[in-house]
Parts: sequence; C-alpha cells; structure tokens
Amino acid sequence: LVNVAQSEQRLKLYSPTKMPEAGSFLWNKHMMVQFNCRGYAVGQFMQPEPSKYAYAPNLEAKTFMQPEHAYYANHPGRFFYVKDEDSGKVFSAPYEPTKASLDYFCFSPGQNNISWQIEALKILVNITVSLSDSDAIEMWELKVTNLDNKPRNISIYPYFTIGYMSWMNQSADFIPELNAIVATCISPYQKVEEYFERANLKDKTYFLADTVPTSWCCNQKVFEGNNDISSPDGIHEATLEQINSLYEVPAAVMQYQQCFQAKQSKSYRFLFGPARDNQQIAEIKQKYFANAAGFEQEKSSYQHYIKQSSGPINIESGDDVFDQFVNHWLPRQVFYHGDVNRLTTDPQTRNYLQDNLGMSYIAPKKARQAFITALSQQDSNGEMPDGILIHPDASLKYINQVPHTDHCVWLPICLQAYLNETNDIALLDELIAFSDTSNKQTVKQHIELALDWLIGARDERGLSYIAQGDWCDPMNMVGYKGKGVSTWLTLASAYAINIWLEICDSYNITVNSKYRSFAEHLNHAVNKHCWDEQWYSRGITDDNVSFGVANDDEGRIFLNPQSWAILSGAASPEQQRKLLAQIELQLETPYGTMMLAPSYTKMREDVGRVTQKFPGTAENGSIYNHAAIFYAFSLFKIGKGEKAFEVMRKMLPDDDFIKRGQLPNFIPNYYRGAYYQHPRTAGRSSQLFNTGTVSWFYRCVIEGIAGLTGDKGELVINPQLPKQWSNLTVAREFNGATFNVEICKTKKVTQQKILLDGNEEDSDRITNIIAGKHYQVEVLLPALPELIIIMGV
Ligand code: CEZ
Repeated sequence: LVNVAQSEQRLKLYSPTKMPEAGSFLWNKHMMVQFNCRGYAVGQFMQPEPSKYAYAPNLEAKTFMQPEHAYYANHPGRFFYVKDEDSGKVFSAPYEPTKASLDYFCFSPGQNNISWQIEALKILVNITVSLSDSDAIEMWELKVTNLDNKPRNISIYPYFTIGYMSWMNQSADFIPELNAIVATCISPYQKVEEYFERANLKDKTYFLADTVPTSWCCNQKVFEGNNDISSPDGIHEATLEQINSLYEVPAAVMQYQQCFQAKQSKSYRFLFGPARDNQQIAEIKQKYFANAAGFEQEKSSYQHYIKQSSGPINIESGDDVFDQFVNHWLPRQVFYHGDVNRLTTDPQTRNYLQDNLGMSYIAPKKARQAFITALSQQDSNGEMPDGILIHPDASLKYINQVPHTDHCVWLPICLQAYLNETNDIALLDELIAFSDTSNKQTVKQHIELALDWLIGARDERGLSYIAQGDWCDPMNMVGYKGKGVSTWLTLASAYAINIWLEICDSYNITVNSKYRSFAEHLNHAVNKHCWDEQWYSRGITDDNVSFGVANDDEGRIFLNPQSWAILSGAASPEQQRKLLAQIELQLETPYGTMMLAPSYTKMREDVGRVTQKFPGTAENGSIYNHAAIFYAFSLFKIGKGEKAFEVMRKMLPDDDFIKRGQLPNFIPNYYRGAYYQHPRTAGRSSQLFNTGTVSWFYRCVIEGIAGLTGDKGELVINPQLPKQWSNLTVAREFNGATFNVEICKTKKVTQQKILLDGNEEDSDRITNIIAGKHYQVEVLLPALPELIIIMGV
C-alpha cells in the first residue's frame, strides 16, 4: 500500500481508496495548498490575509485552518478527465471525479512537488504539481502516453474548479490572447472604507495553458449538464460547449482532442492561481511560457527554496519510516512553520516562539530575528501579547482576541534551545523597545520582566491565574471570573524560571536570587494544592473546584501537568513513579498518548469550550501530538529515552496506515483519541499539519535520541536509544563542524564511553570545536543485561 524508500525522499501510496484523505502540502511565501491523493485541494494565498482562488461551489465561511477537512463530490480540486474517443470510455486522474477503476495508481509526495502516475484504458497519465517560488502559482505538468500498439483518438480535459467566488459579482471567460480561462469577482464587502482597502485584491483566478485547446467551458452548470461531476455532459459531447459564466459558478475546463500514435506521449503545462488583472496574467504567461526555460527556472528556484529546510542532523537507524521522516519531512515541516508562520499575519505568541525554537536548527538567524520581533511587542509590564503582528496591516484575530496567560513562559524555554544550538549569547544584550514605550531594555531584562509578570499573576495560594486560557486555547471558563488557576501554567512558570537560571548559570550571568526561591514556591504551591494522590490536577476553577482529579468522571487526568511537573522538578521520584503509571494506565493507546481522559461528553461550564469539542478530537482527549511531545521531552529529561521514543514513534504511522489515514510525511496536530469511548475512530489523523509538535520533535531527536546537545559552543553527548535499536549512525552539523557519530550498544562497557577520532575521551563533552573540521565520534553504550529468567524451584 505504501512505500517508503529512505534514499528517495518521496513516499508512494498505491491506492486511491484505502486512505482517501491521505495527501501532502506545498507552500511558498505567498501560498499553501494541501492536495489529497484523489485530486481534491485546499489552497490559500496571502494578500495579506489568507484568501481563496479556488472556492467551494457554495458560499464558504472564512475561518482558520481546520482539522479533518470534509471532502465531497464538488469539492475544489484539480482533475483530468481522459476520454477514449473511439470507445467513448472515460476515466479521471488522479481518481476523482469519475472514480473509474484504474489499472495502476501511485500518489507520490516529494519534498518540492507531488506527482501521480495513473494507468487505465491503456493510457498512462503522469501528473506533477509544483509551486512557483516567487508567486502564488500552482505549476502543473501533464504527460499522457498511449500505451497501445495502435493509434488512439483521445480527449483530455483538465478540469480545475473555481467555485463560488462572490455573492456580489462573479463571471468567467476564455481569453484567447492569454490562452487562459479567467474568472473575475468582486470580493464581497459592505463598509465604504473597505472599498479603498481592497483596491489591490487579486480578485481574478486564471487557468493558463501552454497549448491551445480544442475547446473550453467556463461554466460549471453547463459543463455538468443534466449529470453530475462524476460523468458531466460536457465530456460526452464531441467538443465542449464554449459557454462563459455570467454570475454563474465559474469553472475552468479545457479539451485537448488529439490523435496519439502507438506509444506516443504528449505533454502539457498549466498554471493556476490568483491575479489582480489581465495584464498581470499576460506577464505571468510571458514569464512562464514564452520559452520552456521560464517554467523550468521557476521550478528549480522552488526546489532551491525547499532545500533551505535541510537541518543539522541525519540519522540511519534502519527504521525507514522514522529515518526518512527525521531526515527530510521533519525539517521541511519545521521550516514551513518557521518560514511562513503557518501563513498567518498574527501568529499566536506561543506558536511563534515555539516555531522559532524549531528554526534555531534550520535558520538560526531567522529565529534570532523572531525573538527580537516578539520582544518588541511585549508590554513594559512584562506581559506578552496573545499574537505577534508580523505584517504592517495585521491585526489580532480569532483566538488572539481571547486573553491567555501563558505566553511569557515560552520566552526562556525557546531561547534555551536557540542558545544551545548557536551559542549566540550576544542576543541577551540586544536593546529592544516595548509595545508601549520606545525606551529600550536588553533581552535579558525583557525576559526577567516576563518572569516577573508570571510571578505577579498568581493568587494567594501562589498558583497562576488562567484567565480565559493557557496553552490550552479552548479552556476558557476555568478562570474567566478572575479567580481560576492553572496547575499546568504554575508548573510551566517554574520550569521557565529554572531554564532561565540554567542559562544564566551556564553563562555566568548574575541573576537575582529571588528567581530561585520563586521557582521553588511555584513547585511547592502545586504540590500543596494540586497533587491528587496519584497525579496532578489540571487546575482549580473560579469556584474553587479542582478538576482533572480522581473524583472527575470525565477529564479525570490531563497529560500536560504530569509532563511539566517532571520538567519543573515539582514531582519527586515517588510522584514521578505514580504519575507515569497513571499515564500508562489512563492515557496510553496504540496510537499515542491522549492529552486527557476520559474525553468530556458534555459541557462543563467551569472548564469551558474544550468540553464541547467532540470527544476524542483536538484538545478534548485526542492524541494531541503537541502535548505528547512535551511528555516525550520530559521523559528524556529523566533518562527514560526508551519510553520517550515509543511516544514519538507513535506520532508516525507504522503498520496501521489505514487506521491513521495518513502518510508519514508530516505529523498532524492530532490523531483521534477517546480510545475507550470511540474505538472505531481512534487513531484517525486530523490531517492538519499546523502543529507545535514538530519543533519539539526535532529537539527530541537531536538532544534526546541522538543526545548531541549544544552547550556554550560545545557538544554534550548523551544518546538515549530506543529498546529496539542496537546502533545508530548520526551525521550532525554543529558550530560549523561535522560530526559523524556511530552510537552502538555493547556489553563491553558498563557506562557510556566516547572515542573522538579514535581516542578515548574522559568527559561527555567535545570542546574546542573547529569550524570546517570533520570529527569521527564513537559512542559505546552499555547493552542492557539479557533478561535472566529464574525458574521458581
Ligand atoms: O490551536 C492550537 C494553538 O495554535 O491549540 C493548541 C495551542 O497550544 C496552540 O497554540 C492547544 O489549545 O481554538 C481552538 O479551539 C483551536 O482548536 C485551537 O486550539 C488550535 C487549532 O487546532 C489550530 O491548530
């Protein structure tokens, strides 16, 4: 069903029906498109807010990117009908809309393109889509081959949906000079001021072909005729009826009616995207189609763009799915988040910071700039805003209009990963202003103000107020009356302070001793008020009710407070033992660790919107990978790397592809949980590739599994291999040098032993690293003694 060849950097899926939602995504700085294997697509481009150029066939609500997108017959997509003119038989590639049976199907996402190979009626169809690097343009290549030994008459119909563009004004026509179908609309608005703001909107969608078609149609209803999209009248007629769209749902259909000699192939190229006016489309035509080099040039600059996502580590473990993911898809997903900020203009502050934790490994200069941008929007009282505005016309939208109290904690946490990797301690002395004053203070002062703000935002018990949410967006009614507190946030604050102390200690920076005692106070307050015999609660509501406790029938245990109690040092070894056992018992599933259980089935007005989400989806008890990776990270911190790997490995499909419905080309924000409540759907991927998981996953690979952590420009070696691996080969770039590391478990040693260029080292640290140099490192780890089974006498 699925092929993962480590060498290829591509995946292959051989069925259009077994995992119908499986897909991949491409993006550039201007746009993003998610294609599923059957030809449906969800695309958006930025102007500066996300906008559509291919719409649903009916009026669509504007929203942020959602999980578990629903596909339906007339869903936006890019399709190619193929008709054998002699027999009248038809199929469509990739699979929709005819769903005719195919002799061969292969969907293959690569790093910088997606391709399909389809065969039916002795006709081979190769399709590749790539993006332009410089514009919001989908670049399509189609190659059709007559596999027969005799000539064939074939009609090929690219059918690119455009959909319902606007209730004010929409139309489409074929423009011969452009050789394009151009659909035009007026983006709907009502306020007069909006008219002036909209002058530059790209309100046209074009489908531009390199080859003049035999015929065309721009009108969805006319194309479908009396039938539906699975067998539209249009393709059963000799040639397409050349009908425009006049306030009718536009579509882009062309027909290429041609005779193919035996074994002959023909190639076509198409461009699909938004434009402001026909002049712009003419320029695009000139740039991409005036000669073959234009198209190729854009394709190769896009390849170059995606290549920038390569990261500082390459592993060979023998687990193909894991290796290919870590070496190619993971840094790609990290780069997507960090480079285009999930295609938002106001990323949530915690997302922006964590996405840049990931960028610390791939483009550290960008991460540095992002920390500065974020801090320049801090309030001088230390508070961080809910979102960071990264475009001059941006404003805080959606969830960023709801007050959350956790944003400050991410500053030292993400900064530490950046410093580990770059040793750029000069950043701490950069002078930066605030959102409310031009007076500048150093990054160090900014961070301490953030910590002071967290320390101040606590109740008389010493627990952190949650307001209308912390890391958990929809936990909006625990503290909306001003009293409710968050166990997780109190622990996260303690952890953030401890990290800050670690950074300062490591670099010999003088730090006010109050921070040490505050970290202890916070942990102490949590142990006093939030420990519930076997695990930590999630918080205490406005009405002083602890929740996420043994007494609760639903939402009895939450994952985040447990992991962060390990990170913050609140949990004693005895408490760790207890809470880990409870996670295992109540939250573990074959698909990963659920973020709470049991999932809520009814509204709890003292917890909030999270309890209204469908049980097992998103924050209501799914395997929310972001929470699960915090758990893995905490396990590495206490040397439980084998368990940590189990948690991580379950974020990728294994032999359960069908249940997950997803390829291992990205980590989704969640897999359905509610494992005991809804076993039928448990494990199903959300297909949403926006997730804070990936930065932490990368960190866990680098600092946890491979154990090659930077510290003040030196490399600390402490790998934690999974049970099933006896060795691991790692290539690690660090500080300008390359480390070829062979990690291997052996009975010859009882404790970790390091050989550097053949010489035994007496510490776990490689110092005096010389840029440009290649180091050979051998790490010997003690193999666990074989289990000795003593038979009872
Ligand atoms: O958004 C994510 C946020 O981007 O949810 C996480 C949070 O930590 C991330 O910063 C956990 O709440 O508002 C909602 O109900 C949405 O479900 C968001 O919580 C969620 C979206 O799924 C986007 O990924």
